[in-house]
Amino acid sequence: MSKQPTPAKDLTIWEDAQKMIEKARRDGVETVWDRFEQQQPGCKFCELGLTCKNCNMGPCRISLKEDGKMQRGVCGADGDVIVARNFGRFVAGGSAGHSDHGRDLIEVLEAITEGEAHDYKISDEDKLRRVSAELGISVDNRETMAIAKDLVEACFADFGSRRKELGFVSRVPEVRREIWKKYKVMPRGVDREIAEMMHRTHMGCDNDAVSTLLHSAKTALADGWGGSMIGTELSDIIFGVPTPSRSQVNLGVIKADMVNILVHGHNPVVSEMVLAAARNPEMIAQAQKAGAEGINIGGLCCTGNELLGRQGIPMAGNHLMTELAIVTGAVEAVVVDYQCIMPSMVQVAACYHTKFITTADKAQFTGATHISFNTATAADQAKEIIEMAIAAYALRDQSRVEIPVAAVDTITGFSNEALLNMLGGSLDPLLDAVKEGSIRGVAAIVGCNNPKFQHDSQNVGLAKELIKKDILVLATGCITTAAGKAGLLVPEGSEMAGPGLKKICSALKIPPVLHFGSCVDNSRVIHLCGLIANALGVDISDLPVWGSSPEWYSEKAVAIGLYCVASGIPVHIGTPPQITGSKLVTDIALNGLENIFGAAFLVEPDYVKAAEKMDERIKLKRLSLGLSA
Ligand code: XCC
Ligand code: SF4
Repeated sequence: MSKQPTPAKDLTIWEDAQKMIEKARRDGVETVWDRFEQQQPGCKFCELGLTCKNCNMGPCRISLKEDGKMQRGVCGADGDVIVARNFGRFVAGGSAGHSDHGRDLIEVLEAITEGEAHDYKISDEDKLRRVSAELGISVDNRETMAIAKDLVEACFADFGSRRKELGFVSRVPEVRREIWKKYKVMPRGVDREIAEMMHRTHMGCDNDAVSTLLHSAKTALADGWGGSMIGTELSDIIFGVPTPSRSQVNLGVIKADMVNILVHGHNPVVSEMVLAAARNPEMIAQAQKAGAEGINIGGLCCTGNELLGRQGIPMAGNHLMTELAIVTGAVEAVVVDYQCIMPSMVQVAACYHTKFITTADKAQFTGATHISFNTATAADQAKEIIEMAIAAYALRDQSRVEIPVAAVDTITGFSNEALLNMLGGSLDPLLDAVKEGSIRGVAAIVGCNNPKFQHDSQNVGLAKELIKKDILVLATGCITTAAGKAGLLVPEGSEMAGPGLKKICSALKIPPVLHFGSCVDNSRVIHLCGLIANALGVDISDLPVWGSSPEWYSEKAVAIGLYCVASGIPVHIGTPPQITGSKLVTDIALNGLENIFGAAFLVEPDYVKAAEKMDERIKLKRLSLGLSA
């Protein structure tokens, strides 16, 4: 007898997702949950981090049974070393992802300065000058393009190995920099730290778990204060600083009578052009000729967040919604750049009329339509993409279309600049609110979904618990859509907040959860913490703040978590990374890091308990700052 499938309501908290999981089952489409089930039970050795395949004397695995067998790999590496090495490579992977994304933005800015990217421009000259000045570039009485050229060079230099420390380390409080120097984790070049991580974890190099873990922190710091921060700042310069605007979320943003194009991945370079082409009257006329009302762009994952923050483009869904968006049967094209794009999207798209279009040469998918996107020809290529989507519209089978819910309203697009602006140009009102206890603390929840949890149950649950305790929540990455669907991204959401936060939200007309952008935009969060710490004359680790990623899945999430911890921000995660096979490494992650960085990881799969533990620490930090708990 075949096993009954798990009821959809146990897999996700959302009605749109439940309905689409059921439709996927009717349509014979396999989803992430089906594959997750097929993969159970997972490999124990791998789960514990105790497998090594770093050389061809192996692969090796370490037994936790202390019977003398398999206590060391063929080369002699023990479990601690193997776990630390695997973790280090995991962090390097995540840091590489964010940072290579950041580098792509430098290349766009470079092409703009060379006159080779006519479809792009510098949208925010003020920010260009501000950021350049911060990096020591002279800006007075200089032409915009001359400054931009210097900024390009300064950013590229941060990737190499000729500097002692990254440019944006200037944003880090002095006391924190001293800690980094003391433990030799001051990040130098981004590529350098990542390459060194690969080197250290080659057989016969760094065979001391503590040493490897410290370099993991250094690598992550190079991501946070380097690659990611460059990604954020240059995206703002090229496409504009996010400012709050109204938008909508969930699968209801897909429109039955429109040519629907979903943009997915992380980088705004392609999606901004697709959006511009979709707004071109000529393209709209073509879509209407094909029988549609117009062209509708929706976002998925972080590319969605980039467009949501800057252009108010609605969000169709987060990570675990990406396959389900296609299952609506109303999506003409999914246009992707890179990261977090499930390879299965090709198969799901093939079950419908959906065109799956890849655009980055470094992220190609067998079976997809590939357009090798080039900044010199961006607008034309974006038009080509829109035309493909319009052509696909003619093939849509309306009888297979099901748009399960109506869209929910949100206000999104906060940034440090927008926040300062709202506060009247100074951080003081925010600091006053923290001091008097209306806002007791701040927690940044970093998106992701993972089928190990009921989809978004932890993301939404934790956000609600925290705001109840008057803790302001900043949302980045995939939690954005979740918070939006839960009604937390509108000012009325403050009805769910504690009295203090509610008062502040009403006064400023802001939601209790502020959308702070994509996952590279966690650089905004650490930057903000640096600004606050400097304003108060303390270290970041003295602040009543937290990071959290309850449903994390990706290498990038661990890199973010680690750069937050190394910057002094404790981080809650819902599941541990693959390190629990080493007591030493696990102890360092949960406790030891506290002694070095004044912050460590908290692993807690239950969001209610997590919120309580986070609150406990916030109380302690408030008391040590001389504030009421
Ligand atoms: Fe990916 Fe950024 Fe995670 Fe979402 S949140 S699943 S990393 S898209 Ni960053
Ligand atoms: Fe095995 Fe050592 Fe090679 Fe890893 S590096 S596979 S532990 S022999």
